[in-house]
Amino acid sequence: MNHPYPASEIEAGAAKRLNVPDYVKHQGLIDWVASIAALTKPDRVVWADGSQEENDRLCAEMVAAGTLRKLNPDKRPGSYLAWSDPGDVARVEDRTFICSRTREEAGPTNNWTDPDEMRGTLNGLFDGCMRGRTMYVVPFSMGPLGSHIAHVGVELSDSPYVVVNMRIMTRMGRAVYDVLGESGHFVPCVHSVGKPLAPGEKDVAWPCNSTKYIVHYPETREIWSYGSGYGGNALLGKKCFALRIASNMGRQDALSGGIGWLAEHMLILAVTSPEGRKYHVAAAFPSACGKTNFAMLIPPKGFEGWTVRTIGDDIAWIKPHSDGRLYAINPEAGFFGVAPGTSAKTNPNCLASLDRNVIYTNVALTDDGDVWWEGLSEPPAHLLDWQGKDWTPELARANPVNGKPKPAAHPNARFTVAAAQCPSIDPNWDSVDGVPIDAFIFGGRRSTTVPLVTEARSWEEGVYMAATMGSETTAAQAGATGVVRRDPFAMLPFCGYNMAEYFGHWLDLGHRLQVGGAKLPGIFCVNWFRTDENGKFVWPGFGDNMRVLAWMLGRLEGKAQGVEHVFGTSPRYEDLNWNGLDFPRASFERITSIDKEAWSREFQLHAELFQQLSHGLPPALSRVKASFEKRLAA
Ligand code: SAT
Ligand code: MN
Repeated sequence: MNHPYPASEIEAGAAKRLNVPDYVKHQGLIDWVASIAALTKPDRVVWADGSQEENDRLCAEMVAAGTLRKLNPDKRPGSYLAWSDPGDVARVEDRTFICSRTREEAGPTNNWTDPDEMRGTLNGLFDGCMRGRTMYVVPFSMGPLGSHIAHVGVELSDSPYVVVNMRIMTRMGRAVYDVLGESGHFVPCVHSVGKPLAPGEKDVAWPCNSTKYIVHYPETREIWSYGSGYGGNALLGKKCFALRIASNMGRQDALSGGIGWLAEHMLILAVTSPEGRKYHVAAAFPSACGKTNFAMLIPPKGFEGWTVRTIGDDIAWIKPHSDGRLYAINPEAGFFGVAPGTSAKTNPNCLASLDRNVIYTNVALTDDGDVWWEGLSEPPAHLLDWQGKDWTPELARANPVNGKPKPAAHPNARFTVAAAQCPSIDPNWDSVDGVPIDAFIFGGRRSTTVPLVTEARSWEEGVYMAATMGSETTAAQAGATGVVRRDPFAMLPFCGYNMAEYFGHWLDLGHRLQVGGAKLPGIFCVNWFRTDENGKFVWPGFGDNMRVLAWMLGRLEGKAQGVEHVFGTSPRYEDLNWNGLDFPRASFERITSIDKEAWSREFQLHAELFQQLSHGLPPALSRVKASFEKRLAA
């Protein structure tokens, strides 16, 4: 590891004030903590052990500080509500940097700054940034403790909110030091809200800074985050480690002679047919496109005997096993899901997980100390909205936002909850070996053009479809929502290296497995989001997505029929199981039709993407594009 502050330069006495517990035996870790403490100058250092007592103490302190509100224990036992600063409500992609040695290694889709220059900037910002605060040392494992697929990180943070969230989202606490031993590798993660306190200065409820930096150094596998306390900006195990750094690790493994592995923005689910055949599917969608709902799907009426079980809702680490198949683990231990839209109708499993031990962020507060968000139920007569202001349906209508009543919950409001609380959690969800993947699904949010479901004819064509995926933006990222942008593999904001080389990594891995005689997972593309002339979704989605899932499994078994078209095979109306749903043939045509003109425009956009990614773009993708265009013209 590259420590900007070697132990020898640490101010005298600092190490003594570190309070290192006797169970921490890793001198490299201790030196690093000392160096960061010397830089950031917190009032004290606390080593998080992950215990219930510690969690309760931190929550009580945050209640006293106004950061958290304890919810009514009769309604939501063990649960808290946080309201963030209005300027700190989502990931900040324009402030997120991949500081590899060269700009080319980061690629054109990532913000890049020379690592030395960035270290200079950050050393300035972090100098003294924790004054008046506590620096917590938060050890965590992404993946089951000790699993050969798992990796350890240590986050140093001045936010107790981060500590209690990391405890839910990862395997956090003392046991991680047993895995690390005296010299085990860990990913060092440094986080500060960027708001030092002068002596005697009273803290605000949600400290943050308008200057924000979310920085990754792939070569040294380090993460530095400054100025935000929200979600993926601050819970550094999630997008920063489990996607941006881990995608680098998986590819580095291949470059240094291993077979390589994948870190993907994918949910993982298990689906069992009435005959008892169990399949595992990993599915990539951009943030806030229903991944959590799909992962917890309940089969609809007419699908009696089918079961769906949840393994993960956001991230998958996927590695080849000696049997030649790809196995996936969920590196996380909890769900950090979008609250608005979650209801007993859209996601009963999720709602049932949320009845206790939850940290809510930016949802509304009811008069009886419970939470509420848009879509949960009929709006109550009075609430405090996510900014703590009075909210009534009348006030909301009188102050519309984008033509809609002013929301009581922020559109990117979240819940943090342990995966183990989910009623649909799979018994193997934290298996150290992971689960074998039978199919990959890629889906964007597209109101036009892209059909309900398509099976790729080959790995190469599937990689092409995933690479050229487009999606309309959502509230999960700061900036305008509803704009179509290319979001390859739903990884645009999360790929930690050159996206063109990432495509190559997928192609190469498939190739290596095929050469070894393996049967690769099928690749499917879906779009649940096509709209009619009034802008309404045509496809019912949610549980009815089971109909599409069942067709995919039928394809894997060689039983389901379909019709081949330009870029693969899609079901005809009669190829889906419509038991229990009255869905007109005309509506099906609307969401499956392939419009020639729309697709020539679409290929134009693919061309623009390939132009942007031309440096290192695998020639196979241009070949596939040419063959698709030939088919379209025919
Ligand atoms: O804020 S997070 O990055 O953790 C959630 C998301 O955008 O998917
Ligand atoms: Mn996500």
